[in-house]
Amino acid sequence: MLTRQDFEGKERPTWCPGCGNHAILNGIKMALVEQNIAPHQAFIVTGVGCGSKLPHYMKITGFHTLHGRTLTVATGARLANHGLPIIAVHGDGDGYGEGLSHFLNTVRRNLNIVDVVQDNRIYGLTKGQYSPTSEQGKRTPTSPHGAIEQPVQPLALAITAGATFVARGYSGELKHLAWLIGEALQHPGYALVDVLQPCVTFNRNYAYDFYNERVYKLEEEEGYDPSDRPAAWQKAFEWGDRIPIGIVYRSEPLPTYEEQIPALQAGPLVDQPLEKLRAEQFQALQAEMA
Ligand SMILES: Cc1ncc(C[n+]2csc(CCOP(=O)(O)OP(=O)(O)O)c2C)c(N)n1
Ligand code: SF4
Repeated sequence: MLTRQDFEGKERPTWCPGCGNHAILNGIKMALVEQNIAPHQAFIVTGVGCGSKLPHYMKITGFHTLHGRTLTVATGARLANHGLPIIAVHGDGDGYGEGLSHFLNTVRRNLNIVDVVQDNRIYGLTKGQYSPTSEQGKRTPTSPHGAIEQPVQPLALAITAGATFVARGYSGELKHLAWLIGEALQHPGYALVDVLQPCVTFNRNYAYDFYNERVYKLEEEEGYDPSDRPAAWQKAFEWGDRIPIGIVYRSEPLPTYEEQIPALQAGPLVDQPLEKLRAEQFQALQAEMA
């Protein structure tokens, strides 16, 4: 039987004490244990940001790619081996800023990817500039007079683009977060888990005090039906005295992108024979990658 120890990495996290990323790391490990997925049976792709260092801090096969390109590499990984659970992990800057078009297109394609977004509403790694989810008026070194843009609404965007699983977790609710990641892993198709992740160093207005007073669990709200798309879309905008966490939207799964590609019908590409590739083509490819 797997335990969290099986995912213990050699490096200790360098995140600030109290950073919400510690809980996300534990939540991912707990979900993998719960789903009985061993370290060699999953693949984590991250971008660039504080939270994107995550695969260095656990035992897992991981790929740390460029800022904003997390979902493109996750897409490639999924198409190369659709037998492998793929978890993308990246910040709100990576996912909803530089990677925004990739976010929308990955949702539309419905690749079977779990997308965990460490949403601290700030650029942490580069020391506190405003991010796509920062509120209007936010004062930072890059917005001394206050951010002018309206914030991105990730949950509503995902629902609008056709996602069939949209959830929000919170670093201060570890078991709940692990449960959400587990449900996302089980869901066939793209699954968003946007995580309220306090950055205790550069976004102190949105630390644990702020969220502890406001978050509530949707599954405890009487009458909330996560399969009701218009209601979910409306819920996605709720932000103020009350902030919902939980599964905001979940519908019957739709066919995934990979299920509809004829070349993948015979099984994962990595398991298919290379005989269709001429020897010189193969050698040229090898030389290019060397
Ligand atoms: C292509 C590219 N653009 C910009 C940067 C600079 N950069 C590095 S991390 C980052 C933002 C980090 O914020 P976020 O993705 O929210 O992650 P966090 O550090 O908050 O976890 C930026 C803009 C970069 N490294 N590469
Ligand atoms: S700067 Fe913020 S996001 Fe980065 S490690 Fe510290 S608390 Fe976490």
